[in-house]
Amino acid sequence: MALEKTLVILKPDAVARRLAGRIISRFEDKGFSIAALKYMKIDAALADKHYAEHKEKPFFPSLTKFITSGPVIVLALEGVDAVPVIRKMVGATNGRAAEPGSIRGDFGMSRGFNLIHASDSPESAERELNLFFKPEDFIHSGDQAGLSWNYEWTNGKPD
Ligand code: D4T
Repeated sequence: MALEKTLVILKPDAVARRLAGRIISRFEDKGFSIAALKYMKIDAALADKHYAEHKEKPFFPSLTKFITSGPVIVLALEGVDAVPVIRKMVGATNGRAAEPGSIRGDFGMSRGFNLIHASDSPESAERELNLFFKPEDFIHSGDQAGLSWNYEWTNGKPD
């Protein structure tokens, strides 16, 4: 249990389908803080780095073509156990298999065009946050008024 940050990307399909506000609202409703946020286009070099683990996979060319195809919204979200909690909110890779109630389960029908990326481990989160953000981009961090009611605080620690 740790207050941690994770990287979320609202992919080009989410932005083009004008779902960004509704998806970001889910994270705010749940209790996550936006630590940093960027509206941008991902270039080929950054896509290669971000998806380096998939370099040898057959879907790598279509994946990088898709992620560079239009504007994305990149967020650093902060909360206790942000990585696993957000992965659960995002749902299975293929929207058709994703549980109803998850983001992909509620908004998506595709495996490739799957709306959203979220880091899959604290180590990936650290690496990916560093790819997209500089330290000074984290303009909100730590406690804020809302957080005090999102957690039970014991000995100064959120739970
Ligand atoms: P990301 O990494 O985008 O959060 O998605 P997942 O963690 O759910 O899925 P992943 O890493 O296995 O795949 C990354 C990305 O590639 C697309 N993809 C995946 C695809 O186009 N074809 C495929 O066969 C697979 C397995 C979807 C997500």
